[in-house]
Amino acid sequence: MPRSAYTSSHTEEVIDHYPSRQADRPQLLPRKDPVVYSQWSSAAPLAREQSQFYARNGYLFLEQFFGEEEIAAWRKELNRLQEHYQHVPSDEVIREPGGSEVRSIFAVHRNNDIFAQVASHPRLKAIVDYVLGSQTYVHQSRINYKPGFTGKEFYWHSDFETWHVEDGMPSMRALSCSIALEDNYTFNGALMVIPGSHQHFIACVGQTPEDHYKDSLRRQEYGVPDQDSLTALAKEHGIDMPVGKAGSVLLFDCNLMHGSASNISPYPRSNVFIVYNSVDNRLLTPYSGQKPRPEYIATRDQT
Ligand code: 6CS
Ligand code: FE
Repeated sequence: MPRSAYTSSHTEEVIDHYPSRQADRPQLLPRKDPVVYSQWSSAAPLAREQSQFYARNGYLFLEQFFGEEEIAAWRKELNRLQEHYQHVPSDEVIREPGGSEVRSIFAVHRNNDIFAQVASHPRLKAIVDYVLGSQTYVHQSRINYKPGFTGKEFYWHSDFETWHVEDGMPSMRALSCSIALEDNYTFNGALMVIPGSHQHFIACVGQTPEDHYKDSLRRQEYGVPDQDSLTALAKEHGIDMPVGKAGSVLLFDCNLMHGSASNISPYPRSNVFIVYNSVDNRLLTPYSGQKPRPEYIATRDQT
């Protein structure tokens, strides 16, 4: 019997297709949802090969998607925000584990005019809406900083695992866009992905602690996959590291296994990260049964 969650407004039963943090052993479950939700046609905003690459690998790297001028303006804003929040406390600002340097700033699509425009960029939105096959909205946005020498890692995870358990996202119908605002190299802590891993859901072990996000956004410890499952995925699919110049965009499926190492190079790395969800995949009550995370981490407001 699948465990069930209940919506907050009524007692209708909701089947949990991706139970996680419930059993005491990890499990590899097959994906039950499509990856590209639209039928490809010549009118699509992606070439047929790009669409097929995304469906097969769970990601797509778009080199030089944005021009140098716009990237320079966004980088300036990103640096301004980093300096501003260095000494100004804010709920939306996550600091490095064991330090006070700014690691992430959340909800920039709501709180910042420049990044609001980035999030609704027509060329980007057209691709997102095509992949998800519907209208979409921003589920989460953040700036991630990884300064030279001191920028810390993000351990392997599937975003969907967290969004499902902690935010109540029912299905795999969301994707992330990581827009590089600095050049990405193999040696400055760029993102690693396991291509094809989006077809497997790793059910993780461990109960979600109360207010987990207060720690997990600095260093995630629950909802992280076990080493045997990761080894099996990497053996089957390998590991890719898409890198390129500032202005490139990495699109990736919500269930793609990914992570990044710390940055001990002198070259900073920073990116704007925008997550879009289908309007047909709105958040329900978290499957953990716990209270939802704050609006600035997971949008519930439908406006
Ligand atoms: O909590 C989130 O929404 C995102 N952050 C982390 C560190 N892991 C899961 C997800 O990507
Ligand atoms: Fe992630």
